[in-house]
Amino acid sequence: MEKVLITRRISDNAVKLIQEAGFEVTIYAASKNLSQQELIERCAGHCALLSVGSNRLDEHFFKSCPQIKAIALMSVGYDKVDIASARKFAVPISNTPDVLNEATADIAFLLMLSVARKAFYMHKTIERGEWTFFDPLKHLGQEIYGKTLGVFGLGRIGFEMAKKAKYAYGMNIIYHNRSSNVKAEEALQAKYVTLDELLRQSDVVTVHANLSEETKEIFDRNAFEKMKPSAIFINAARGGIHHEGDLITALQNQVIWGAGLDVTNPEPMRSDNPLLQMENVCVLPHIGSATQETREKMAMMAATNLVAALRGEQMPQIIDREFYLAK
Ligand code: 8YV
Repeated sequence: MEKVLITRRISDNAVKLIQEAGFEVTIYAASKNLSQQELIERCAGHCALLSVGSNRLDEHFFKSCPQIKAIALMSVGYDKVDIASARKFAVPISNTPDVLNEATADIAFLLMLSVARKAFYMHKTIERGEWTFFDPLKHLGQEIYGKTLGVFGLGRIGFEMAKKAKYAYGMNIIYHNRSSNVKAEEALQAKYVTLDELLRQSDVVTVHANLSEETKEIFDRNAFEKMKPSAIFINAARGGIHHEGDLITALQNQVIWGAGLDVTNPEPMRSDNPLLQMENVCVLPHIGSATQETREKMAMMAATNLVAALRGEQMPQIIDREFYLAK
């Protein structure tokens, strides 16, 4: 029986789907990230990979694992995958778009409100025994009703975030993208602006773009300096899109007001990171898609894609849309 490797424990239903398609499943269940070399070694004897977590899949990987015929990622992001090499080595690779849009946008929204009201920091003050008496001038947050939300990367997740902001808080939506989003312009009256305008006009900047050469550390000192001193920066996409040192400096010097991060650089964030002690900062450990419902859908989508490829069919959520045409 041919074997499929899964790099983490995932939903039983997804494992069953692969087994019922006639494959033996190996699950790497240890609570430890595999190095690329360890992953290559574990792929020996397997014909396909369901990759959970951020495994680097580059030319070296494809060269080292010629027996791997298909890969399904259990993530929408694929910044660790060299798509051109996958095409060269004829390995179809799928991701899990759409099913995590709402859950991930919820985390961005939660961070926006939590930063605006200093929620995580206030929680810690109670633990420290600092809830002593009422001071009407202390712990003041800010309201976001009717303010301007600048969406950097208005795709599927950005749209969900903008929708919540528009309908729940009457926020005015501006956005910056590689291309314009007609759906968002019509449904949410979102307005396309240059990156400079986005930085200068937004009360809240929320990042939902892919990490790429163009977006890598695009939120650096220069970008933070263009933002309003009252602005809140949210990143629920990839930690590599902001420069963490510059963000810390911008917050320490009150260049911007606050920040909410679901993603950091590196991950995991060290527990002594100064961001964790700041009053106007909330950090979460990359839990955008971490709901029972969404993780179940992601696992099932990944398994369905893998089984399709192993049956010689096209993967429904193939990342490289031209893969089959190029063959
Ligand atoms: C995953 C994510 O939890 O889908 C993505 O791109 O960032 C998250 O949903 C993470 O990639 C681990 O697989």
